[in-house]
Amino acid sequence: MEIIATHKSTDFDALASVIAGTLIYPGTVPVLPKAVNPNVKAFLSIHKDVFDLKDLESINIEDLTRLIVVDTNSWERIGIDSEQKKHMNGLKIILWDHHPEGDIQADWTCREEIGANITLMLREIKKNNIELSPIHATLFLAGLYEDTGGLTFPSTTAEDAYAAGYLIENKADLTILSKFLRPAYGERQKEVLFTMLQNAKRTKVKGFTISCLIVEMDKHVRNLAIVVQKYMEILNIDAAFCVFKQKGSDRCTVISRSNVEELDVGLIMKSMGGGGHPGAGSVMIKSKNPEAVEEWIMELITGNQRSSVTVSDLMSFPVISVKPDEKMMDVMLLLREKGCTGVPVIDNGKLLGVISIRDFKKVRKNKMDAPVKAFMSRKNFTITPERSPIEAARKMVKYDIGRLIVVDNDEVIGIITRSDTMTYFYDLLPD
Ligand SMILES: [Mn+2]
Repeated sequence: MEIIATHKSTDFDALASVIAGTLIYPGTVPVLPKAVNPNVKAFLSIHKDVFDLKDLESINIEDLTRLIVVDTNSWERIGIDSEQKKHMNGLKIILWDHHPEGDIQADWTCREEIGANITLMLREIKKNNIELSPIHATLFLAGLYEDTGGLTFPSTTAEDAYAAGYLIENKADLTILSKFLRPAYGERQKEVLFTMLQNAKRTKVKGFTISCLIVEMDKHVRNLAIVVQKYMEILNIDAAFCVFKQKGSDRCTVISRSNVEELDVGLIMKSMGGGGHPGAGSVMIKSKNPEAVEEWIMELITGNQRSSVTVSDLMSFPVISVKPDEKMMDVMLLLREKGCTGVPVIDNGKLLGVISIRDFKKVRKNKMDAPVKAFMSRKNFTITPERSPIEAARKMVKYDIGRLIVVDNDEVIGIITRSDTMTYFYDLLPD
C-alpha cells in the first residue's frame, strides 16, 4: 500500500499537496491526520467524497510499501511516533517540502524554500501535462494563497505567482476560495485595532500628520499589516508606524504605512534594517524596549537620526568645480571629460550654485561662450555630511535636483548624487 501523508493541523497547502500527490502518483491513498484546521474542515465537509481521504489512524503501518510525505519533513508533525517508525524499516520514502530541514530521511526529496509547497508539486504536474479539474485548481489555489498571504508574504517567489496564474487559467473558482480561506481581517485583528484606536495619538512632524504607536500584545496575531492600514485610514493621517511587542518576546515588529509620496516609509524601514516600498514597509528589531524603537523611528522621520550610514559615507570627493566666469563651452567639455552630470560653481571658496547637464538644454548654440553664472541653478542644493541618506533623497526630490553639494562649516567637502542614494537604498553598495 502506498499513502500520501502530511502534517497535523492540516492547512490548505497541506491538503492541496496531498491531493496533488494522488495526481502525480496514481493509485496512492491520500491520508489526513485526525486534526485539521477549521477552515480545511469546513472545506472537507463539502468535498470529502470527491477526494476519498482516509484517516491516518485507520492505516496499518506494516502494510506500507511506499510513503509520500508532503508539506512537512518532521515525523512528529505527521503524527508517527517512534514505536510506529520501528515498523518502517526499508520503507521507500518520497518527500515534497518547503520548510527548513527536518528529521525525515527520504529516498527521494524535493525540498525548496518557496512560498507554498503546492507550487513545487505543480511544477511536476505541469511538466507531465496532468489535467486539473476546476475543483483541483480551486483547492490548489487556496493552498497557495494561504501560505503566501495571497502572494504578499516575503517568502513568495515568482514561481508561486506563475503557479497562481496557471491555476486561474485552469478555472480555479475565486468565489469558492474566498468563502473557505480564513478572512485576513477577523476577530483577533479587530481586537488589536480597537486597542490601537483607544490609545491612538497623532503628531505633527515635518509638516506630516503621523501616528507612531506602541502596541503590546498577549499573543501572536497574523495579518497586522491590514490592521495598520485600517488604523491609518480611520485616523485620516499621512502615515502610521506601529511597534508591535508580544509579551515575553525579545523583539519588536514595526509595520508602517504611508499615504503621501513625500514620506517614504520603505526608506525609513530600510534604514532600520527592514524593507518595503514608499507606501508600506516593515522591520523586525531585536529589542525588548519598544520605546527605544519608537524614538528611533521619530528621529529617522525628523532627520535627526543616528543612522549608521550618513551622507559622508556615500558622497564622492574631492569635488571638481568651476568658476562663475568660465564659459559654458569649457564646462561642457569638462563634464564630458570627467563623466559627471553636474558640478558646483565656486568663487573664492564660496559656493554660488550648481551647473548640470540639464542646464545646457536652455543654452542656444551661439551662447556657448556665455559664463556659467548665467545658467547655473541657485536652488537649495547643499546638505551637511552627518545627515541621513533619506534626508538627502527627500531634498533632491523636493527641489527636483540630481545632486547635493556636501558642505561642512561653509567648506565644500563632497558631492552626493541621486544615484549614490539609490545605490544605498537598493543595497548595491560594494561590501
Ligand atoms: Mn505549506
